[in-house]
Amino acid sequence: MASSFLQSIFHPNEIVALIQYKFFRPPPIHVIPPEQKTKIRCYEFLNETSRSFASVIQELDDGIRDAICIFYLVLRGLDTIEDDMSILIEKKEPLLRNFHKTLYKKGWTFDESGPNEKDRQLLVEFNVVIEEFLRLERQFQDVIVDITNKMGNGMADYAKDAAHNKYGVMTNKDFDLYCHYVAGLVGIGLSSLFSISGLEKPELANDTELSNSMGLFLQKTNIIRDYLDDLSGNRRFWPKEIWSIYVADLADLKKPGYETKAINCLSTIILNALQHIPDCLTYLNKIQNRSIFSFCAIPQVMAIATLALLFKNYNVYTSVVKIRKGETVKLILKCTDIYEVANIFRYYTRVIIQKNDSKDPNFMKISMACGKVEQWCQTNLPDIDSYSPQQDNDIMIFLIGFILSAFAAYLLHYVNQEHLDYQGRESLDVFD
Ligand code: D61
Ligand code: MG
Repeated sequence: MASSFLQSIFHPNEIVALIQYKFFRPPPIHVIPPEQKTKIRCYEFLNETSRSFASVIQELDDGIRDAICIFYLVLRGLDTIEDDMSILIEKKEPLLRNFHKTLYKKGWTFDESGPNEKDRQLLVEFNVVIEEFLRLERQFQDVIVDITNKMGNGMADYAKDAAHNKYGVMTNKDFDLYCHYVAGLVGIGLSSLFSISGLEKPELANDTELSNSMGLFLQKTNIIRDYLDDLSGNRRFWPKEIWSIYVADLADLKKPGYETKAINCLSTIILNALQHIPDCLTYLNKIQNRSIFSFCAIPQVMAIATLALLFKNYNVYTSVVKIRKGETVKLILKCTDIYEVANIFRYYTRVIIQKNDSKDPNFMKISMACGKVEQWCQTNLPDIDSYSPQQDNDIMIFLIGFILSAFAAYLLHYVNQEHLDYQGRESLDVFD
């Protein structure tokens, strides 16, 4: 905790946000009656398996929260099988292809995940997820089964593809298809669930292209950020069509002597992800329900903030690059409506424009992709510049002196206590 404050020491407005988030946020959490043991266990699993989505899912309205929690756990279970390199393909392929059928098998569990699989316990107790799945309304069940079926088959196609296993993702089209299976389909399923719940218009379910883009933008951002981690586990998701412009092997990008190529390659793949932004904004602009809006918008603004941080940042090739917790919290608190969110996107695309440099082979294309965000705002929210978001205003700045001294006192207190803290994750861990 104290370390989040320290990270933000030169960003006083983030200190304000951290304090506001920690002390003045209305307590969320809907109490589950103690007799509903399997539901309680499902929410425990949600908190154990998701850093990025647990809190936004738990803040959803009553009519949709459980369905989305179960949707998440089912797909996390499927993904745990996909990611597990200790399961032979002969076994893995049918498991992935038939996973949707196991949702109707009361009592089904799976204890053959490798010992290092981080979410293996979810599959060990998967009967609990199945039980809660079977309690959902029939229409919710049908969407979850349909998406699980499509995702499982897509994952299986890639898992058994020899070229994919050797070289990773090949073309840009391939990149979009893989991301469609693992994340675009989540977006498509979510839109159906929102519509069925009645909290969003029925038409949202038909906006499959926009829903797909929501997932692609998140998944591509993860793939870009996780270059080093994935490569060390021999996973290759950056498309060959992009890296082969610069190097003969994806792993060369991190080698000494390739720094300029590495930075230019990073620009190329970030440009690829930036193309999805107008669709994401158009999607968010259609959302009516407040809780669904935050649920959808928070991961998106984390993604654009991450891309802005990764752009021209050589650390992508040497370590894990993450946005500060203070910045995360500031973004979460701001994600209240489309004007705020569009402003955040504009802010970060302007950060990218400032880092852009005319020697970059993608200089023009990057400035055009960022220009499209400005254009989107002018076309769809023509009053955006007269609309004044809650600013980091003078009073705030004035308060900062006071807060910083409170902070100093807080630090003195906590630095001494930190070693006593529970060893687990902090409650907030968005997009870690
Ligand atoms: C609105 C709000 C949330 C959205 C959305 C629209 C559209 C798409 C998504 C969330 C999905 C974004 C996925 C991005 C993170 N990528 C992963 O977790 C990778 O696994 C993909 C397959 C499993 C997807 C599980 C999932 C994720 C988020 C959900 C959800 C299901 C259901 C409801 C709400 C959010 C990645 O995982 C790495 C890991 O194991 O941690 C991988 O294996 O590539
Ligand atoms: Mg996976």
